Amino acid sequence: MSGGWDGYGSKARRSRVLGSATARLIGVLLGGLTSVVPPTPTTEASQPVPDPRLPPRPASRVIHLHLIAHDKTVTIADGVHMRAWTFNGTVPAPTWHVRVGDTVQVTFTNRGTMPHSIDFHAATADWKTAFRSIPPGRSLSYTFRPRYAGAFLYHCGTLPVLLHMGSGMYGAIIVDPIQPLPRAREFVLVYSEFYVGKDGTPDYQRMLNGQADYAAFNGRAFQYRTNPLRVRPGERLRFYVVNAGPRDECDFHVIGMQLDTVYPGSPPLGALHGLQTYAIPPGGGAVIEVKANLPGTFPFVNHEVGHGDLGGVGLLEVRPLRSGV
Ligand SMILES: [Cu+2]
Repeated sequence: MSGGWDGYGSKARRSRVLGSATARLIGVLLGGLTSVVPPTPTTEASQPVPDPRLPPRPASRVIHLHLIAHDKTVTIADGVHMRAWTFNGTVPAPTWHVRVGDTVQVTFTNRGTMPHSIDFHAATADWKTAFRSIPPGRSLSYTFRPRYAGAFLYHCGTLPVLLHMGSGMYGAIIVDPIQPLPRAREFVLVYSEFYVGKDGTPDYQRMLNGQADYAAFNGRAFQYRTNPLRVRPGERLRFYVVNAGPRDECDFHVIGMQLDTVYPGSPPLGALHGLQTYAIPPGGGAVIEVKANLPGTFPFVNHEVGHGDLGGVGLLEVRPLRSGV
């Protein structure tokens, strides 16, 4: 992990890529910086901006998840594409929404070009069987019942895990407690960083060196600065934040707001109140609530300084609207 206030990664690289950090930070916050690296013209497919809202939970207590691993080129920043290894064709993979005690039936099919696997952090399971790697063309199934509520990662655990996760194989599963939390407008933010070579392939050496090129909420650098999350004054907002990493911490912070409630574990247990920043390690998640009492624009960032420059920043717009996001 590259925590600390000296910024992110190699200062030499930061200098080369980012120039004046102060000027760039101002640019990031004011929206004047559209991309850290000049966009590369390409004809490859792009992907739409993902909907950050928590998807509805199925009514059934038995939920079937079908995950298909396959290679796909995805957009990780404006004009920047990466040849990813995916679950179901997106990075991050689809968000699932279940409840404590549900029966979650997982079917995993590998249509990729190498062995992959599927590891749910919401599960209690024998990793040698449930989380085992399977070769292309094969499928596996297992069932689990979530014991705890919260925001959980799922990911490919095939070795080297750094490469498989750095290539895009992760997503979130949100587990509701039996007793519902207070009403809120709910968002899911999967945080991650990307390491890409000039040819658009994930760069394992850059991953090993901790030289991220981009960071993103929900897979695309700066996308929620371009397309802010819009909410109404007076609303309680709940963020399910999952840090897929694969290497770096996500120090979640909302500029101009305080974190009213943080559930570091299984909501509603263990609530913390009045925090400024909450650190989420790679492979971790947290449920974070703020009150949008004041109209205005509030950036949410990874306060591990430097990651905002790479794309780990979005905007929260609080203003009266007939319809929010
Ligand atoms: Cu994999």
